[in-house]
Amino acid sequence: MQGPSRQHVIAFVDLDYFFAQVEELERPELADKPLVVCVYSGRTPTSGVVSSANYLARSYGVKAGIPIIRAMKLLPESAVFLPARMQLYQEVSGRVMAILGEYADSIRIESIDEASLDITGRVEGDFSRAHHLVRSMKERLRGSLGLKCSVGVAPNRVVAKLAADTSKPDGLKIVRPEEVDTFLAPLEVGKLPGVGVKLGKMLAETGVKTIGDLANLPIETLIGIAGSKRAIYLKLAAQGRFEERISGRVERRQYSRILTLKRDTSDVDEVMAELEPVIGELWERLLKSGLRARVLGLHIITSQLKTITRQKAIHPSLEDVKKNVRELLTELIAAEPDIVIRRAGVRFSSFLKMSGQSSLTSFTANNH
Ligand code: DCP
Ligand code: CA
Ligand code: CA
Repeated sequence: MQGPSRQHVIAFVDLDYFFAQVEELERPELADKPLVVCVYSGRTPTSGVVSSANYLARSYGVKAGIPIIRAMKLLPESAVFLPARMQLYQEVSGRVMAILGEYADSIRIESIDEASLDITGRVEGDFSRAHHLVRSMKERLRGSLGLKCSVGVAPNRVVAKLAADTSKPDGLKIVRPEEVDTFLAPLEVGKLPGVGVKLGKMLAETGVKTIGDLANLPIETLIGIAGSKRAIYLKLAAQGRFEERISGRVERRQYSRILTLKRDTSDVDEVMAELEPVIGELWERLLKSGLRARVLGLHIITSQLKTITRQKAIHPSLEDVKKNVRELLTELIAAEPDIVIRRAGVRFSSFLKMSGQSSLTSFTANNH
């Protein structure tokens, strides 16, 4: 196989039955029941579609996209139907992505529950080290958030994604450079990203059933079916040679704001009332630049002009930031009962640059 001088190591992470898994975590008593998360249209009490189903519900034939009514017919009485809580899933997704970012040279958020990680530098191009790294990353996600995911590791993103797909659930599949061909060849062609139902049918008519068949199809034939631009991607992807740059980087800049309070005070609520809008604005600016902060700094100047700072690792959500600022303030005041605050500010640092999908809100807006 030909390729770049240094072999890339890409990990593709996909959370298992994501929305349903989050609901299970919220309510552990549901874990042994068929669980279906629904997007209700509101027209009638049962109209709408299934958004995510746990593996037990799937064993009855329930899957994303089918009408809720159908799922009700397929499932036994014990099944639980819950309305989707998008904000909660976004919140959890943010936490997941922040953790994943710690393990990568760069990260691309592919969707609310998927990310591609370039880990080449982290593991110095070594697939055995990649195995170790991904194992500890999976354990970390399980330990800190309780979440299971499936991860594929391969020399490029397309193969890594396919590896993740084939390892579901709670899987880890490594496809080394020399294994790419034998891994891809037998897979159904419809599994290849970019091959939808329509293209899949046209390919089947020319006798292409597997990714291996596609890799061997003469490029002229493929151009005839898919057009030249798509044909080139398909050919390279099927051969396991489609290379992409995963470009989100961890940034070193800082974003900070400090303000002088309307009056000196030792009251947490009073400080928060003035600080919250400033935090909100700053956070908004970060999001617009596609950044997520992983460290929060609190900066206090007392009426005696003494400076106090505190730092804390945070989960990248505005709610979490506000909660942590309040906690830090409360601790600070408890530790120094005589403190009178004159100026207060926050500083964000240790950024994760999110590429691909700059904000998760856009995912929801497009999909629901
Ligand atoms: N989703 C949705 N409607 C769809 C497909 C997905 O609302 N038709 C949402 C719910 C899923 C999430 O996106 O939980 C992620 O989609 P996946 O396709 O990755 O599906 P799951 O994570 O639910 O399951 P899997 O374990 O197969 O990844
Ligand atoms: Ca997914
Ligand atoms: Ca998933």
